[in-house]
Amino acid sequence: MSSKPTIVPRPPTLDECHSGIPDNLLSPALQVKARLAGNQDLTPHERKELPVVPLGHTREEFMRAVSELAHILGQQNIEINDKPLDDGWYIEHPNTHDAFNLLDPEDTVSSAAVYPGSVEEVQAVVRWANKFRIPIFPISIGRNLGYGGAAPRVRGSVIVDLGRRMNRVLDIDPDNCTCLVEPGVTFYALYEAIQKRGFKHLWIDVPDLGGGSVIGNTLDRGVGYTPYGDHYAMHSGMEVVLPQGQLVRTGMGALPNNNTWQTFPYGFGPYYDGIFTQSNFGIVTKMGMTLMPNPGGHESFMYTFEKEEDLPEIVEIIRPLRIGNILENVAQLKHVIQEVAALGKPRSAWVRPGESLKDSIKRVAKELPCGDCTWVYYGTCYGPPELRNARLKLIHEAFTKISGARKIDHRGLPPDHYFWSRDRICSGVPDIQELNWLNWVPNGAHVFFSPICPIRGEDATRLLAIAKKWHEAHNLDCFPAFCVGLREMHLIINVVYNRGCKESRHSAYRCMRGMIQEAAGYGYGEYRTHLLFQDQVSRTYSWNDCALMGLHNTVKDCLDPNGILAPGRQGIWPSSYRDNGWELTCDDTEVDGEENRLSEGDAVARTRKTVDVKL
Ligand code: EUG
Repeated sequence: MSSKPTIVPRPPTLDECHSGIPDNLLSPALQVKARLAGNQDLTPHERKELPVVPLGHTREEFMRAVSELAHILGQQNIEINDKPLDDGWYIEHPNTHDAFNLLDPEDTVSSAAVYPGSVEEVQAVVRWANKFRIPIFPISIGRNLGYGGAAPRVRGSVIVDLGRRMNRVLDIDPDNCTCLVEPGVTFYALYEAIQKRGFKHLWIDVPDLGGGSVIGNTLDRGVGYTPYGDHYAMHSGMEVVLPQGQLVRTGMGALPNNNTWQTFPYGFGPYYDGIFTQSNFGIVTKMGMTLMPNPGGHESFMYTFEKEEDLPEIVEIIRPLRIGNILENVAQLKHVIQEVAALGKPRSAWVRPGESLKDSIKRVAKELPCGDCTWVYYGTCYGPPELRNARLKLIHEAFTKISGARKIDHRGLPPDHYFWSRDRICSGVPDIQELNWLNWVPNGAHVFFSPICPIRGEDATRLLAIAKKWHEAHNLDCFPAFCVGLREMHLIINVVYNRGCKESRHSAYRCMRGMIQEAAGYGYGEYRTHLLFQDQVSRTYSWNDCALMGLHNTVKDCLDPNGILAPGRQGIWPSSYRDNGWELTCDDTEVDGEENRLSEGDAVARTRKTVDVKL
């Protein structure tokens, strides 16, 4: 792999492409792209027998069905997936497969992508899928890398890429602080639209990276870092195409001539919005989102804590402060290894021969602004100085009770320090810097382990111990960050692996299986997971003889009797696939030292499923 700086073509900007990078982030994006390219030696994957068609169809039948759809949408709005699979990178990401594949990229590969340009065309695609019994897999942007990206769960599904032609910001209401968006609106794009219209008093809430779809992230129940960080909680109103083609609006949207769709989320009668999140029950084509008024100032802060064993004490101090809203945002408590990884250089640049990772991190951190420590807390206070100073004082008193705790004076931090990236994100300004730590390994890819945990010292310690144990067993470095919600924490562990190396991919895969299963035994469940672990995670939510899964199945069969919409997504299978060998569960894997029973061959057999299925 070259150590020279790599020259890379510039990615598209937002003016050129709905999923492009905003102008002001072009320069950092180019740096990130060049760094990733310099740390990569993969070539596009060779392929044969294309396109891969969904099970139960011949290639001829499939192509006939596709030409019928081309008639409706226009030939230019259908793309057959018959070229080499190119993983691209964050901004120029594929809509053909999982760019961060854990198995073989051909396992969760599409047959084609279609680009509807209107709600009517989405309805037409759904009716077409029902007519031919072809599985479709809708994406908004498909940039939830680490959770499966744009990949369909069933091989040969047709990707319905909503973002390419349905990407308008339909409304921004500066008085009520709300907006209405289509699936292709990214956090980058929404931020730019608000700036362009001069609404300086409106903030949006952004995740760590801003390239995702506002709708897509909210439907996956993603999290951001201002006080409006719970995206689902902050949305108001959806428009949904159901699996048989009917069009509904939820909440006040059902009332013709209403003027409160984005200000009162519930409307009248049963409240359905939740069933269109993390599901395969409908295609959301519009969504309302509330926006935060600029609080009149903000100040981010950074505390460090010396010892790994400080964790329970830190967490016990955080709980009342967070519930009492003294800590106002979803802050992150990160392990110091991330201060080093955030510098964007590979592990090999830091770890000396014969030195343990722990010692290397200690040596490197000593020279960084954080100093020799184990935990770093990044938070933000909001409001004009007289409001936020009162909170900052209470926080300081509480954190410095821990021996060895230090507040880092951010005024002295260089402009490229990670602190300023967090400061932007925590004040609603989207960024791209978080991608840097993909370079920890060559051909860096990542998958998230994302369990929910009480804000309690004992639980934090136990859950972290489980994660560390599985990382050690599979020879992976552990990157933990606790994202503290109001009454729980999302422990987010970024499992970074070399996607060009089969052993590395399998280590990450088995580590995930093990963590999910062991954590579930102690009552910790994931809030979200990668496509390949959705069967396993959904089965850990098994109370009362899997009653919840039973309800999902009932709803699925009722709304989607032909089983065309994203089969298998979130562990929910249509009746024609259910218990028919498609599920990828923990039975396939090693748990607690048991023989590992998942060979690559087995996993491939399940995702590629060659036995006949009646559809
Ligand atoms: C992160 C946070 C998440 C998630 C994936 C990644 C970022 C960590 C809070 O949820 O699901 C740095």
